[in-house]
Amino acid sequence: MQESSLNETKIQEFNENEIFSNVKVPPKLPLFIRLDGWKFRELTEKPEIKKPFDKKIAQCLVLSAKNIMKTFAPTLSYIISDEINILFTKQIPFNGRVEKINSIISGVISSSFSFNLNKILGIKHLVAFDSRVITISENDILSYLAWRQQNGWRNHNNAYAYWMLRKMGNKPSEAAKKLKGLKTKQIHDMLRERGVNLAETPQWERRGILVYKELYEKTIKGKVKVTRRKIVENWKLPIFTTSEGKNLIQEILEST
Ligand SMILES: Nc1nc2c(ncn2[C@@H]2O[C@H](COP(=O)(O)OP(=O)(O)OP(=O)(O)O)[C@@H](O)[C@H]2O)c(=O)[nH]1
Ligand SMILES: [Mg+2]
Repeated sequence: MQESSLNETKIQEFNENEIFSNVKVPPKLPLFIRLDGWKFRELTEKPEIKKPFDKKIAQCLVLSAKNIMKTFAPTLSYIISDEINILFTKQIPFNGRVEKINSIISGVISSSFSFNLNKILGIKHLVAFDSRVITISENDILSYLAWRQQNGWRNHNNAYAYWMLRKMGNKPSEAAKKLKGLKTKQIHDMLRERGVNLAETPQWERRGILVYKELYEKTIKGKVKVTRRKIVENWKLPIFTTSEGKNLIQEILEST
């Protein structure tokens, strides 16, 4: 195309057609960004990955969330199944611009996960995460986390049932079809009969993992005591709706 054929009106039209670039979240409201692994079922079918859960996959998710904790200033990240929920209560990144938040955070998580998938599991695979922004009032933060935990618990049960059906000789489509026809109690019974108690699987598989900052005291030059923050991983979470769960979230929110 000739340079001369691009006129100012056309350029202005292109600029005006960036119709989503000015979409912003309401100022001063906390927000969650939820990222979900794209086509994880396909990825996790790979023989190198343990079924129904692989701690190394969870480590890749945690490391990705930690990258966001270091680059931006979220209050916490909650990881369960193939999703990462990142809570911002103070500094909202990119001045609240939704396109920018979704694209950059998803880009950092996706590249970090792919990098660690290769480093930790030796799997070369480009993984992407979809990303969405959820605005939330401060009073609903706990309910939101409890909802994701409950959803994760259902996914956890279905994943155990699916892989049990596969182990019993069903093809992927057969296992998925049979699973759809099973009620919650039937899933529990089928697994219990085969030696799996869903209440006794590793805690992180059932309840997820929380990444947040904790205060600690540090002595400088042998005498001055200062308070610093360090990023911690909690793989032994309570159920968020219990008093232990509520206290944990309250403490994190208050120390931010
Ligand atoms: N083997 C294994 N599977 C996992 C692990 N973590 C998550 N998954 C699987 O990841 C999938 C997540 O569910 P979905 O998000 O609905 O599936 P998806 O294929 O990612 O679908 P889209 O998000 O719509 O692209 C489930 O099949 C889980 O069993 C893990 O540690 N090991
Ligand atoms: Mg997914």
